[in-house]
Amino acid sequence: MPLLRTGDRPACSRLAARCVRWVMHLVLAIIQDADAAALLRALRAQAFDVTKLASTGGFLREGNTTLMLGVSPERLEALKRLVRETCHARTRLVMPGATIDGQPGAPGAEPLEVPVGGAVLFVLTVDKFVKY
Ligand code: 2BA
Repeated sequence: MPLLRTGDRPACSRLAARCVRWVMHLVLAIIQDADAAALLRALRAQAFDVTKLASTGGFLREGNTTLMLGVSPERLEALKRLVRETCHARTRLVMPGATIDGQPGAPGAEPLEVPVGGAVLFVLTVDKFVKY
């Protein structure tokens, strides 16, 4: 099957398609666990295909959620809007020096307030998308 132009989606059902390729973006969205259910609901309501991964932030070393979404360029803005509407900024208290290398933190140090989120998005252009 030839590679299609940007935004073209083959007019074939998923069941019939042995091999489907079209131009798309891959969005990696790192969000807080507390926002995951609401965002997944909103994505489902607008028929976005999504894969949810359990992930861990390297700084706080707390669980977060990474979503993988293959989206056409035309739907990218709608996706970003949903993320903005459902993912909220929060703060966490951390002890200076306690999170990087497992040390308990400097004695007598005051906890620091660290902002987290709303969301971190990586948008990549997919070279090829194939379903077998
Ligand atoms: P964490 O790595 O656990 O980071 C949580 C929050 O801590 C970050 O929020 C940021 O505000 C702060 N932070 C991170 N590194 C820091 C540092 N060296 N010094 C001071 N504060 C620091 P967000 O920026 O909203 O990031 C939320 C999560 O998104 C991150 O969790 C990480 O899992 C991911 N992330 C953020 N930027 C990334 C990047 N450039 N590459 C890969 N993952 C990233």
